[in-house]
Amino acid sequence: MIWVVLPAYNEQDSLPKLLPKIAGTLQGKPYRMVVVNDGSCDSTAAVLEGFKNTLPLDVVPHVINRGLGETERDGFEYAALQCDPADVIVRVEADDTHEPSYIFSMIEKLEQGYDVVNTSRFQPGGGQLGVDGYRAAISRMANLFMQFMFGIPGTRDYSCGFRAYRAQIIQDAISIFGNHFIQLRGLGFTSTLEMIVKLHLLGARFAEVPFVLRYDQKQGNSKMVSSITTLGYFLMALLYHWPFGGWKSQYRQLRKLYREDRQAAVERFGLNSIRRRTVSRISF
Ligand SMILES: Nc1nc2c(ncn2[C@@H]2O[C@H](COP(=O)(O)OP(=O)(O)O)[C@@H](O)[C@H]2O)c(=O)[nH]1
Ligand SMILES: [Mg+2]
Repeated sequence: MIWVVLPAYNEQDSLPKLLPKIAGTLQGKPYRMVVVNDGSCDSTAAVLEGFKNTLPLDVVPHVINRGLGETERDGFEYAALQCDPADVIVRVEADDTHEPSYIFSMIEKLEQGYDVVNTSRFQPGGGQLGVDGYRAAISRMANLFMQFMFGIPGTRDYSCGFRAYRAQIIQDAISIFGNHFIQLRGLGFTSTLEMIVKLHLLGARFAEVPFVLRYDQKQGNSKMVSSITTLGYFLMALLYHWPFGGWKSQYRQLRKLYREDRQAAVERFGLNSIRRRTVSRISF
C-alpha cells in the first residue's frame, strides 16, 4: 500500500488540481492520501471536505498553524501508526510542484533494497523550472553545505521533501527517536533535512532519482521563512557535531547494530532505553 502524506497550509488553489492528479496516477494501486491541514485560514478545509467522499483521503487537522515541522511529524506518525511495515510512505508537497509520476521511479528504487529515495534536482536529468536565479543559487549553496556537514551516501538533494520511505524505517525511527525524530520543529523547513539526518544515523540506505521541480506551477508565494530555516540548518550542524554527546557520537553504535540486527537495535536504543543524553532533548 502507498501512503501519500501531504503537509498543507493555505493550499486551496493547488489541492483541487493535485489530489485528482495523484488519484489518476495511482489508479489501480492500493493507496491512501493523508493531508495534514496546518490551520489554514483559506478554504483548504472546505476543499478537502469536498474530496473526502470521492477519494481515499484522510485529513489530520491542526486547529492553529503549527509550522511545517509539526505538520510533517503528525503526517508521518499518522501513516506509521496504521501502515504495514512493507508499505511505502511518500511525502508530497501540497503546492503542486511535485509531479506524482515520480512516485513510481522512487518505488522501483525502494524495491532494489533502499530505505529512502529522494527526488533530486542535482542528479543528471534533474532540474527546476520557474525558480529564479537567486533562489536557485541559495538552494545549491545550502545543499553543498548540507553535503559537507552530514555527508549522507547516495544523497545530493537534502532539502527537497519529495521522498519515498519504506514504512518500516519510519516506524523504527519513531520507536527509537520518539518525539525527537523531528526535534527542531519550530525552525521553518529544517524538519525536512532533519528527517534524513536522523534516518542516516539510524542506518537507512539512501538513493536518488532525477527530478524536475515544477515551481512554474506554484500558485502564490513560497511559505518558507528562509532566515529561520537557515538558522535551523546551522543549529542542526552544531547539534550533530557537538563533541560532548552530539548526535553523531551519541548514535555511533546505532547504525552498525541496526544494519546487523534491526530488532536488537530497536530494543537497545528504543523509547524505553535510558541511554538518551541531554543534548538530544533540546527542542525548538
Ligand atoms: N510555510 C509553511 N508551509 C507549511 C506549513 N504547514 C504546512 N506547510 C506546507 O509545506 C509545504 C512547503 O511549503 P512551500 O510554500 O511549498 O515551500 P517552497 O516549495 O519551498 O516554496 C507546502 O505543501 C505547504 O502547504 C506552515 O506552517 N508553513
Ligand atoms: Mg513547495
